[in-house]
Amino acid sequence: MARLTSLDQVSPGVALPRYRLGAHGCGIVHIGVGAFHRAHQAVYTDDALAAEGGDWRIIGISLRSTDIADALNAQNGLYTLIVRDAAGDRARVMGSIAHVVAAAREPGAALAALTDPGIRIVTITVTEKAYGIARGSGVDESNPAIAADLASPRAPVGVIGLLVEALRLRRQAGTPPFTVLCCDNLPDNGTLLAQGVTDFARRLEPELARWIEAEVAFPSCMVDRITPASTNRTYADAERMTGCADQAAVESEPFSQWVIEDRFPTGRPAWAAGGALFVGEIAPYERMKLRMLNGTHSMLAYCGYLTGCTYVRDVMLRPDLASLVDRHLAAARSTLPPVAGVDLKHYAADLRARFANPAIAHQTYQIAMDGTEKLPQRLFQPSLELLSRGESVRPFAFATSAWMRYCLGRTDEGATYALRDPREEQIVRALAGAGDARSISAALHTLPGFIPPALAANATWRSEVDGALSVMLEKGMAAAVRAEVASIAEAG
Ligand code: CS2
Repeated sequence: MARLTSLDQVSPGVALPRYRLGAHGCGIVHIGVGAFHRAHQAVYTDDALAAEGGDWRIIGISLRSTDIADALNAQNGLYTLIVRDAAGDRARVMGSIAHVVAAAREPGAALAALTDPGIRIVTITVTEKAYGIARGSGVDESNPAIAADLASPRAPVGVIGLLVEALRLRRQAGTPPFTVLCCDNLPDNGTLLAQGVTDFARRLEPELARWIEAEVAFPSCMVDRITPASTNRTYADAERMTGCADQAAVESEPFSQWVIEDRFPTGRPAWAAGGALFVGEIAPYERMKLRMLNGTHSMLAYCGYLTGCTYVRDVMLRPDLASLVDRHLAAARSTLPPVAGVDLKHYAADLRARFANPAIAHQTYQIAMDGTEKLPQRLFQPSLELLSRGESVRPFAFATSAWMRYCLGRTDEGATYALRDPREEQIVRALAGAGDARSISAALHTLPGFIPPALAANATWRSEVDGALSVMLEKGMAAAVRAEVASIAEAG
């Protein structure tokens, strides 16, 4: 089968870009060209190009992998998005990505793209762990990329080092800076990134840091679209639907949301054409999504994985687990102030339906990864707020216990698995010799910079976490889930 390289090869019935690709220059560099970017921001940009044109095509930078650069460049940036639900699969070929630079192979090309005066926005999806920023205190020098880039700032390998060097070169050349838009699931993501970038710059050149503070905008945004990792089935389905081999195809659910703080002094594409919502204050949307969607996801991933559910949809077919999902959604909702234009009850019902989408094979193991990067904003922050109001933290404590149980690296049946967490080694070391619930929980509560001290010191929290964990250890995860559901019923 011929490779997807031009739009005229594509089978009839597949949606195509509604603009002439060659007529538009590049205005965006996107760092981290994973499946999520291809199913989300690149789609909004495709819609924006169709609606209002402009020089807003995307140059991708892949920091580590060279595969995605090879796949997309062999296809002139074209790829298929398959949207799946119970009604069937729909394919659309996307044209917004012009080409991709593999930074590990061509570091000069990454900086060349970032310093091109035509580039006005840099968007980023590199996952929570890749930034190396410690909230409130700037960059984390123990992060390998941060350490390497502080030592050799002219040849950066990490995202912060790359941004700072590109901004330094732009300033030196008299080129206006770009706007930086972090699209990872972190609260207050723009502010966090601004702090990391200015702190890094300050360590090298205080004057540069002052210029960044004064001149560079870091709007925050909330992104949402459930996008499982692509598999051979994704590629095979793309080939069947488009009539072309496509090694960069992605699949996702129909739902998509992008809420963006409207602060783009360097201009922006008409992303609203694809449904993006521009708002003055992003925090309520961000918290809603992180606590309700992502927090529930983490809970169901640990409980589901440990009870034999490969996919999120399997979790939703099990009445006991599904009722824990409902409980978690309600608890997360109770921590939120009203969100303009959103009925939180409907939002919860929609999330439940999205998790149950029978056509999406989203692995619980995928969501379970990187727990130490995810749980603070998903579980711990809302718990602290509930405790300060004297309310129950049980659903969040139960989810935390499930994560602790997962950290043991073996199922009740004895199957072992990798935790896939940046702190995996530290976790394994901390747990060596810890056998019962109390000692496991104590060891994990003292991982530095993870569970907030005020939460770790709270006796109610500790007894909820230790209690649930001891049931999980003594009776097994399936029985612990059943017992938890029974206790909800009793509490009425
Ligand atoms: C998930 C998210 O892997 C995870 O931790 O919770 O990737 C989730 O699917 C997305 O944020 C949905 O927008």
